[in-house]
Amino acid sequence: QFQPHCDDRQVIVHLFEWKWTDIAAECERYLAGAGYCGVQVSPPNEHVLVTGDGGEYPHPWWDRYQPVSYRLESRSGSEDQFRDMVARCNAVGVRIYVDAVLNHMAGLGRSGQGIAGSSFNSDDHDFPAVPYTVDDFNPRSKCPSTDGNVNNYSDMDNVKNCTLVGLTDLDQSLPHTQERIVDYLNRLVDMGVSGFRFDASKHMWPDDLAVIIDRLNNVGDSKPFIFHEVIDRNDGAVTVQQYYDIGRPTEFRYPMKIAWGIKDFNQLSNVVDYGWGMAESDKAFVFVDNHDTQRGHAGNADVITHQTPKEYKQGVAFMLAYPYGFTRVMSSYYFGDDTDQGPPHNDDWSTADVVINDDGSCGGGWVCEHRWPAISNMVTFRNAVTGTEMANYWNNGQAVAFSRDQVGFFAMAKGSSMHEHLQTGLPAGSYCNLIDDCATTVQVNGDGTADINIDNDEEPILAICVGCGQ
Ligand code: LAG
Ligand code: CA
Repeated sequence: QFQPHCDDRQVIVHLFEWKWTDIAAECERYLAGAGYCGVQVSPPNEHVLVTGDGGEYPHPWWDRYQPVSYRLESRSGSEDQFRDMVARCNAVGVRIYVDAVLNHMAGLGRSGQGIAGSSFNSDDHDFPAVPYTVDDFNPRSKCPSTDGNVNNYSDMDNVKNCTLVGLTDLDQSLPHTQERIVDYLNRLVDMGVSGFRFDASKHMWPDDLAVIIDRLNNVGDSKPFIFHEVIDRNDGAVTVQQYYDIGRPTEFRYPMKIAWGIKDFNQLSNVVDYGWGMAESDKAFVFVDNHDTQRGHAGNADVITHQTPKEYKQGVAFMLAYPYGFTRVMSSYYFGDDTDQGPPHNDDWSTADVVINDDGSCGGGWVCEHRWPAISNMVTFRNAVTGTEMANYWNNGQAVAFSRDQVGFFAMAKGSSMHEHLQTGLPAGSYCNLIDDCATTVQVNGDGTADINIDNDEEPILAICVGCGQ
């Protein structure tokens, strides 16, 4: 559960709500060449279809977080398309990580048919296509909250045994429930999936998850890679440390720290604060924003997103340069004021194709942050400096710089320019800046020092490494 299975590459991209056909094409035409380790895909199993008749936003993105069955049919495509994607991505060395929604099924009050046509009735806890019956769910007696909902984060039983925003809560300690979950996950592993994001792990017991993970088939000679959605902001009984034995927990304090640091560079000197409870580097799963935080669905927290491109590029570039955690890059679609809005769609609400422009950027409503040069070139940097330590850290509040042993050097200005003579830690020679596709170069002297010059309004970032670029 700790090995990503991607030949030491270091960055996963979340292609949020992309169709399987588009992901397969993206693996081949872009991700493999750019050095991405793999893709986190949206939940591939059957989900509810919120049509909007009940006054809700029609076809919201969060349809995908209300499972109806484990049939592999979703807004992203069919089982055949899913299999084809996994095979094609694996063939070019890009791995697939599935977002696994295991804490719950659909929300109370919902019934009818899922996107694949399976019938269900949440109030009866009846999901015949799995099958799950009322016996697979946490009984009301195990939930200490008065209204049955998760509402007291200082009480572990409340967080784990009650319904999260009214979602029917599975009991992962039961053999039959475990069996259904293990079957679903192993079916995916056997198709070539390399790992999982466990959705809402905070709301499940680590001991139950350990039993499930123990029964998963291997990928190669070890378990699938597993990262757990655990939102720990020092605000309750559940901590990231409780998940150390079963995979990597997400570290939600890091994105906050990065947002603060981009606003005030002095705070970049304190982005990893173990005294604040943050996960150890070899345990943390990190990111600058995710599909929840970018639209305010994960509690209020400071976050930077694609909506402020300069700050976002700086935040992601810093994360990819800095030796902390295993990194994920977000790839979004544009959304308006309504945070429920689903992906770009056709007239019949089917998801629209991702459009690739001649200059390599995306169109059709897709943001494709993972293709922004300042971000994708930093993937090259992170892969190049794998395993090295940070050294020569320098920060004057207006600019920051550090090296990664004798392999890489990173610098970034708060405004648009920086002119400093600094120790780079690198062997003498000429290096080109990955960020501007080698338009500018740095001459490193025999003693490792160099003039670091940045003049760039939108991307005041510099990254050089041994053997990178031309
Ligand atoms: C997660 N991680 O632990 C996901 O990252 C997050 O996106 C999921 O919530 C959550 N856990 C459950 O999987 C999302 C939306 C919710 C949405 C939920 C279920 O943020 O807003 O709730 O998915 O679709 C929606 C409505 C609620 C309603 C509920 C049940 O917004 O008002 O009570 O459905 O019907
Ligand atoms: Ca639960």
